Amino acid sequence: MSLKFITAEEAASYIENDENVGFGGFTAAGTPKVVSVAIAKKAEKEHAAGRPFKIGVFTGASTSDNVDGVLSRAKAIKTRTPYQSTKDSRTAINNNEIDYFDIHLSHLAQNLRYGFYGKINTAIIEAVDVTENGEITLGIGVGAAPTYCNMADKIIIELNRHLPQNLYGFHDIYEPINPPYRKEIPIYKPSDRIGSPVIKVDPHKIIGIVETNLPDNVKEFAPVDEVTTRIGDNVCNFLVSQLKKGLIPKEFLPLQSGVGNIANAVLSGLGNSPDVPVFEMYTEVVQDAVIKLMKEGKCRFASGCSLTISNTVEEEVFSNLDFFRNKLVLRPGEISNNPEIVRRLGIITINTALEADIFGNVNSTHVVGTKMMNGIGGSGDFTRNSYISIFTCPSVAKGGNISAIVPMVSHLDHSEHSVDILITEQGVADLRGKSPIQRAKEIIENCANPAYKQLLWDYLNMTKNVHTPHNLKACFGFHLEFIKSGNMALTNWADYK
Ligand code: 0RQ
Repeated sequence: MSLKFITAEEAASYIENDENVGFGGFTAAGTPKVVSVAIAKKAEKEHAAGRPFKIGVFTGASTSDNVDGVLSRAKAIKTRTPYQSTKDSRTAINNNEIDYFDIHLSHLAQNLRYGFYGKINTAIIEAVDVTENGEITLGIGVGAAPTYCNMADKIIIELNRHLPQNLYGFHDIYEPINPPYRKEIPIYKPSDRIGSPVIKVDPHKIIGIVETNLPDNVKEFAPVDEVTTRIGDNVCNFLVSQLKKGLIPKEFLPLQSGVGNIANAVLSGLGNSPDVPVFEMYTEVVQDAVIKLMKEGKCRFASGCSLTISNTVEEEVFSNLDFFRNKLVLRPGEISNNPEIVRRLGIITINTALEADIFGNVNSTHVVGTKMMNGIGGSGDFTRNSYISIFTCPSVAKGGNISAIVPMVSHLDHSEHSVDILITEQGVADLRGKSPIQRAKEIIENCANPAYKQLLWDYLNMTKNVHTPHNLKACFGFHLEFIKSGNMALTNWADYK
């Protein structure tokens, strides 16, 4: 059959009110760029005419302003999952204009296949090639694209001419079968390929192809500063100490690292450490720092779900594709983040906390327990099944008015049972094999900011003769003080007696 080229506006005209739309990609990488903008315009027109128009937005992870930004501003989103990070979608979620449910990224595709989230009506997918028999070569972000293509009745392809056309071979597309009797996912090392280089669909479902010529415009990371450098150094020194003690095999183990400024600084630190051997990554987002490590020979191979790289680094990669061809593979999110594989490969995971409590529980998502920041993303997929799970964060936020180490986290994403190591610029707390009181001493001594240490010691000493010494009246004292005065350091425990 012959495939039809259409405009973004025509593509948007096929999207009905109340539909569920699955967008391919993962972060800005591979996220569709123009049909979503046309859907937002359609929503505004419909609203102006007094008609309802909202869709369910399903993605691989975060997107870009072209999806979450424009659709949030047009009030065109009904439900949203599994992760977001734009200012406008965050605001709409916290105003309850959008019903957002926050899930582990690896659960998304399988829960859709199980039917837990209803139907996906339309898949909108960025690609570099599509054949008349329905073979799609994706761009540089996969996310849940294979599942959206399989489930949807209608598929719209954004064919992005900005991307190199010879990306064929960079992807490994694989979908597990549903239980019962699901078999193992046969990945035994990060570079194993188990699927197809393309997504295969029934070509009759492709309702049109929209041509684009646009970069992902991934925002540059903040330059590494003193605090993030010290966090990076602490992570490296910790890993080297484990290697020297024989607690990490001498060949080293694959690394996963979250997204954001801190994760970027940690990766730079690993690159600069002569004692960290050449390593592989089994991670979700391959970001700028990983590309640099590959060029330096420090990172041998990276398995990920997307190439989330800034425009400058993108140019370098695209003009040297053959150098990267045997060093990179892009997989669907449910495989890049699959707990079965994380446990089997023995991955060392490094993710970021917003706050951690003195007993080792971590909040990665909710500011002061109520306001959604981004989402849990892949941090739980990796943490819970890691060889060693590490969380990093600066010891204070907002100029010192917030302590990242608190008596009790105001929202729980990663429990004390899953968190092995906590690292701030102050130092390293090793929580393995320690009781709650021993963990609290380790965290206050090594990770808390000096401005908050005494307050935390006083909290710990308030309660005696229990296994986990919490004071249920005072445990949110830091947060209540922040809401009242804007500065956690002004907490007075006498107020909670
Ligand atoms: O806000 O810039 O306005 O000051 O939070 O903090 O220190 O820049 O750190 O960029 O690494 O983001 C946890 C959000 C950290 C991220 C989080 C404020 C702080 C600043 C950002 P300002 P930093 P990062 C894969 C992996 C969860 C998901 C995950 C994240 C802003 O790493 O979303 O790991 N992780 N996914 O000032 C109030 C606190 C705070 C605070 C920091 N305790 N209270 N505000 N901030 N601590 C992701 C994918 O799925 C793709």
